[in-house]
Amino acid sequence: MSLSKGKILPLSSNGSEDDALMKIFVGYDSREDIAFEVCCHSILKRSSIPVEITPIKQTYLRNIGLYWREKSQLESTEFSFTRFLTPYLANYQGWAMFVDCDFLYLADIKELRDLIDDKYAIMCVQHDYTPKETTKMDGAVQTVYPRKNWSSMVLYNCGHPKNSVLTPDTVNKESGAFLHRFQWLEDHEIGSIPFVWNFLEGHNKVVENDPATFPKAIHYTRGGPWFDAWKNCEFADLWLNEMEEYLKETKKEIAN
Ligand SMILES: [Mn+2]
Repeated sequence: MSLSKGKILPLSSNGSEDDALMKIFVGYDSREDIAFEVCCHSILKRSSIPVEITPIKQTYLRNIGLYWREKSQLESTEFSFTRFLTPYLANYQGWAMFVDCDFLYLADIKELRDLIDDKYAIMCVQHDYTPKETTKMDGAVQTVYPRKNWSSMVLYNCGHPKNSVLTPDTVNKESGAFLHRFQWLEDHEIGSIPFVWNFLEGHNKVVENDPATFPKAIHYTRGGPWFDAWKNCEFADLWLNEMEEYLKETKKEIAN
């Protein structure tokens, strides 16, 4: 796909497993371009391993014939369904991460990669929650369903035989329930990641003096500071600081 962002191999590269490229696909929504940019910035800035980030853009996927699904009212973002093309886009090889654009990373992505266990088909944070809001972001309808938010950050074992189900055909035709609840998998094929890697703003809480509750990736699932309505949400300052830094660096790049 076009427009990949990446970090080239570190100078200390010695061909070890630590130097293997981590493929990351980030959901792109044209109403949240800045959120996408800041999310990518937060990953790349902290990563000690080489990373390749590819946006999942619906218009692009439609243009190249991988996505033809009719739009529905239930889709709250442009990547509601296209996210499930991740294993296909990674050529069904190795591990790849999908993440929504409304995340802010505070930790090295290597720490997350180190949790990968090949016995699973996918790994994710297994939230158990029902949102209080009935609308999200810019007024789109918030739907409630089991495994809500599990699909917002998923490590896919792309070469796992079970994931070969996720062809473009399946992604275009299957129901939201089938896809978002991972119904092509048995429960034991879904690995668990600590919640701090998909820390839901407004839901998960930091417990003082308990580092196991300190967020490593904040998910502004209700809407983040890039929307007027959420300017004062929890952790807004962290996102705004990251945005300032991103904008400064972009300006510098343009000036050079
Ligand atoms: Mn989200």
